[in-house]
Amino acid sequence: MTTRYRLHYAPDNASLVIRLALEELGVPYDTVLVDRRAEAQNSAEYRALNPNGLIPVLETPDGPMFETAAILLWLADRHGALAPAVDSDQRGGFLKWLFFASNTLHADMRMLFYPEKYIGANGSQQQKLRQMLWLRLQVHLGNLDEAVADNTCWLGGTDPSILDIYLGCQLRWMALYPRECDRNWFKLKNYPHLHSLCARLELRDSVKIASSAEGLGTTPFTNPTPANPPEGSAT
Ligand SMILES: N[C@@H](CCC(=O)N[C@@H](CS)C(=O)NCC(=O)O)C(=O)O
Repeated sequence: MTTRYRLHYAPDNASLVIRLALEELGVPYDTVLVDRRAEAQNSAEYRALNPNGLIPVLETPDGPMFETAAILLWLADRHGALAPAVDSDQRGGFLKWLFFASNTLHADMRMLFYPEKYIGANGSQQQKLRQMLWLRLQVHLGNLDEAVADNTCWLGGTDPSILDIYLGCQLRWMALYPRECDRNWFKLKNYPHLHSLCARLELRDSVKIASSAEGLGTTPFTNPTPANPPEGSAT
């Protein structure tokens, strides 16, 4: 490929995180819609880019990248922005929470969104899994809220980091998905520092651009409404 990035995306999917990071970095990129209605993420063509059949993929000069946090960290390091540098004394603290966001928060959320992939089709077992996950996620969010209160430059600071962007999107998805299930377990206002992080994000031009591209409305993080995308489908 050329040096121009190519983001394989579906509206309001994990690719949103990467779109926001690319916008914040101000680097040019093209987008390729993955048609979720047609399960295009499982096509042979897409699996050649990501054998796991998950969105997003970012095509880079170094080859296709998948896994949201890996792409984020690669972009931040490559462009020297949106994260503490490798030799910064802030790097360790930042990495702890970035990996937590990816391998615990996002992973737990996926079980909430796709219970059938983890526990099968039985409705009452799915409900049990859901209830455990609600409790787990509430603990995670409480811990994250306290971490934001610590006032680091890379978590809830004045300018967003890749971690802020990732968390803002995850908070949005917790408020909105799965559409057919009870979502009363989650109230952003119970986590005032995360709420402020979301409110700060909404002031960014990157968010306005991504919101308009993916139909996310004017308050995509503090008071999200279901995506109404100009093309494609969120699920
Ligand atoms: N661990 C992956 C998770 C990505 C993920 O869950 N993507 C969702 C869309 S938001 C997806 O591709 N879902 C389709 C599926 O599970 O079949 C990452 O961090 O990139």
